[in-house]
Amino acid sequence: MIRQAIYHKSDVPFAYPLNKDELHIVLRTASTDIKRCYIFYRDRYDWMGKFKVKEMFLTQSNELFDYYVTTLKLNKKFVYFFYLISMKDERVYYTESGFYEEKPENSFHGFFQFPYICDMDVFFAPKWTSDCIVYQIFPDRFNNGDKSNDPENVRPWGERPGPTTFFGGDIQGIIDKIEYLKELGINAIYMTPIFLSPSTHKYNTTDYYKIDPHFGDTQKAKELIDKCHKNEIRVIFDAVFNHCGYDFFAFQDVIKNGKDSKYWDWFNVYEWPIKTTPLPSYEAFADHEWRMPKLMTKNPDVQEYLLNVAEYWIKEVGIDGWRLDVANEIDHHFWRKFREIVKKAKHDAIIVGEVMHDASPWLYGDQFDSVMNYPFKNALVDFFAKRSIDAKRFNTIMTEQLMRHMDGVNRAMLNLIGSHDTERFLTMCNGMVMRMKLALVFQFAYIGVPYIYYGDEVGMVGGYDPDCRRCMIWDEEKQNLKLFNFYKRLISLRKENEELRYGTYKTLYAKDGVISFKREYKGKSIIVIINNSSKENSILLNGIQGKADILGMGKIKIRGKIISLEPNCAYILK
Ligand code: ARE
Ligand code: CA
Repeated sequence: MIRQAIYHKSDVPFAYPLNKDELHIVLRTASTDIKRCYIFYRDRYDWMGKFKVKEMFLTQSNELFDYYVTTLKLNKKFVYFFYLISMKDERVYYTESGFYEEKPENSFHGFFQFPYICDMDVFFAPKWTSDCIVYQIFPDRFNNGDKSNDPENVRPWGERPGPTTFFGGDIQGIIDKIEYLKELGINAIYMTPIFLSPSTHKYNTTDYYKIDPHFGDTQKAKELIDKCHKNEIRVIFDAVFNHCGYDFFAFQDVIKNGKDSKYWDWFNVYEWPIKTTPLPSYEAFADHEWRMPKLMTKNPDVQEYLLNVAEYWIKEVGIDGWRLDVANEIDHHFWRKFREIVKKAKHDAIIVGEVMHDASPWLYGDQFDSVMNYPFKNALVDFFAKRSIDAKRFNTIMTEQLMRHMDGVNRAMLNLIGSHDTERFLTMCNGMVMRMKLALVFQFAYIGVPYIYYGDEVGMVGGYDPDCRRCMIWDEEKQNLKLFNFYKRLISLRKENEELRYGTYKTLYAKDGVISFKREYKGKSIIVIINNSSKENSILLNGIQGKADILGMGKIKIRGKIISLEPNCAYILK
């Protein structure tokens, strides 16, 4: 038995409550090392009581680890330990104080303990996220619905964007395309910032209480949200709280009054008077972005200011959540307060952090509900777009990602394959739409919220910022309508099949170019098989007999447990 790999602790993501009296338990072991795994448990205050025992089941496995899980039900208070039997029949008890050959008695002091399930500690992401499909809009580039509000120097729609180009897209433009979004089938929109700002991306906010007039006004925003809500589409705004814009009133006051400004400590000024070159004499985003002075969220006045903004837009126009810009550079203390304010204003508002790496520290339930899942994107780019890793490696990465978080968090993750900060997925595929389609099957059948970056659905391409922010293609002759229909098909499959939205996830096969997994819900299951390679293949899979393909990408041949896979083809078996 490889004891070094065996790990559990009585905390997220290894132990956490699912509800008032159910505790979810995860135990990690070395891959294929353990034959059977049991948990002994009893009420913490039943000192003399007998331990109950339950066998744990293998939920995920990759080249490094196996993960065993179970759910315990008792009256809130737990002590427990594990009993493991290895493939070589070695037997051992695993407790908080280590490994024992003998079964611990009631007098033992080293049990794992989950002392009490407090209602407040049970994590729920808003319920609607499980049914959600998000569509990201970069407002200047989506649709120009009102020429009268265009910036002066607006460029013709469709020209290649530079870092400062304006194209005149606006809120009316989004309103005009609600029908389009409905036809596609999405039910949430996330817009990059729309508050007053001199830039085209608007990440340097001048006024957090004013919609940029090139996009509309508060009334227009309200109209958009009301119309979206009538169509069962939720709306998420972008909260840029790490930094403000150079023109933000408080910073301007500091420039004018120096240390006498009552806002001087809203920022971190290194040297007076303030200068912007060669480097800013104050702390700024990415150190050199002088247009983006960093806000000191440790300052209670700054906290109050930003928290009021967060509350204001929920109450004023009824947004359904916030996406948090540069969320990983702001203190946890601030985000905990933020969560309280937001959830009080709207109990089912969603809080989505922008964190491009392992976001666990923000996802213990006290801060965010979700993040933009960039690690997901990175793995899909490598496996599907570039084919630089094989299915085994891909599965290892994906499993480690899943096991990092509570199940409820995984279900709320925004699983993107690209954004306004990345190269477009189709560009990463070198234009090979077929590769992108296989990635899409994975994305829409996986656990978590599928996320579409505007234009991906019609085959838009583009390199890094600003090229990934080209104007939306509305001319149907230039759209890839086959790809659009493929998106529609995947969205409706997800809507029609509860397994894909609420089901558990388990990898069934991961070798060379083939990945297969099962989604199971209420005794029904769907098996997804993706042959991400240009070779034909046949694999052996349990549980496929009697199932039929509901995707229709290729012809299906099942003989007993053997399924033949066409090259570059995916199957969704129900
Ligand atoms: C401008 C230029 C870019 C240049 C950048 C660097 O256009 O070509 O690379 O400056 O200074 C906004 C605009 C950008 C603008 C930027 C600065 O949208 O067009 O870029 O302001 O003026 C890190 C952060 C992450 C952040 C990215 C940009 O961790 O939070 O950098 N993303 C958000 C938004 C952006 C926005 C800002 C922050 C600023 O989503 O759109 O930019 O408000 C690796 C690292 C990441 C790193 C990433 C990109 O993946 O792991 O941590 O993200 O590279 O650098
Ligand atoms: Ca306009």
